[in-house]
Amino acid sequence: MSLRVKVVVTGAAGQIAYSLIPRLVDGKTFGNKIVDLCLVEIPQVVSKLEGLVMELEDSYFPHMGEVTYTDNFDEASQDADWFLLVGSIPRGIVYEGKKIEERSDLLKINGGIFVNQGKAIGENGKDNAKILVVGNPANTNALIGKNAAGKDSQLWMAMTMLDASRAKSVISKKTSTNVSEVKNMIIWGNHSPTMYPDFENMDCNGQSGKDAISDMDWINNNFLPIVQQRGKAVIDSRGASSATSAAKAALDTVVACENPTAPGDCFSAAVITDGSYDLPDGIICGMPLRTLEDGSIEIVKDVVLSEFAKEKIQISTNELLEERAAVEDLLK
Ligand code: NAX
Repeated sequence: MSLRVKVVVTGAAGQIAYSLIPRLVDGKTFGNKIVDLCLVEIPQVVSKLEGLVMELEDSYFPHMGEVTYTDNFDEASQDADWFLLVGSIPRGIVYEGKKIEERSDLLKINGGIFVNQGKAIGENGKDNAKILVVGNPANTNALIGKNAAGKDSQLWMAMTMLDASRAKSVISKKTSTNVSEVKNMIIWGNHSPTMYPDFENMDCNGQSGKDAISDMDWINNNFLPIVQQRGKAVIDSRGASSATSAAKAALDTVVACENPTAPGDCFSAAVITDGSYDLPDGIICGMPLRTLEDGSIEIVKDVVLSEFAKEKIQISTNELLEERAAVEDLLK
């Protein structure tokens, strides 16, 4: 196994990245490996990364290798093992003279970014590179990137780990259980308010979700809306979107991919559909994943879905199909 790992992070001057980047080199996320970092920003902001690099150097990280920064993604992508694609254009900003308010505009602008980044990753990234898309709309951005990369040996994921962690937290409070006792939390569908956190298939302190929680009123009127709207609740309170929790979720996803999954557990990320669970083909959809001893990552195939779950998942996959239709020209 390689003792070095090269990690590319986009959006490196943003708020998620500020929490994320130091923890990539703290010796926990990648264990004993030396981590080479390549930080990427847009040209208007890239000079700010000099300060971040100074801080990293001043922080005493024995596992930190070479640290570089650039606004040239092609250059950054050379031989990289991991890509954490955090950078994207947020809703509400003025982009090329136009205020971006419509989701369809956001899809197209960010989609364009992911065509170029996807091509570069396909051409220059390692054949077994892993790509985690955090920048929203994460699932559709990942679809565009994967399509442009055109290399099936690379694993493209959109982040749903934050949604899973939020769901675990709500369940742990409800059941007065430590959060570590809530396992196998699957997020189905899109990283958006339509996502479905699968309480029925979770494991809560050794009990199945159905046994641990039978109060469907609470599920419908508390659990689902709290988890689905948590991002908005954080923005309403903080005046900025989730950052430290998003960074932790990205790190948790990396750790979940780099280490075998415990028996009976799974982790959540959105990957390309493969016909499992009758999900539509050709979308990046939240599903249960597991990492095997040999390091390969597979979709867990034996989850039983109730009619309630299937209905909820369909709402979210329909949304993903609509998003895909809106960026059809970027998928050619
Ligand atoms: P910030 O606006 O603080 O940072 C984003 C950074 O990306 C900016 O510095 C910007 O210059 C940079 N950027 C834009 N286009 C780029 C490009 N082409 N190449 C490199 N860098 C580029 O946002 P932050 O709070 O860090 O959030 C980043 C993204 O994560 C947003 O799209 C946000 O919506 C998304 N989120 C996704 C979550 C998830 O669970 N999947 C949860 C948290 C967060 O909402």
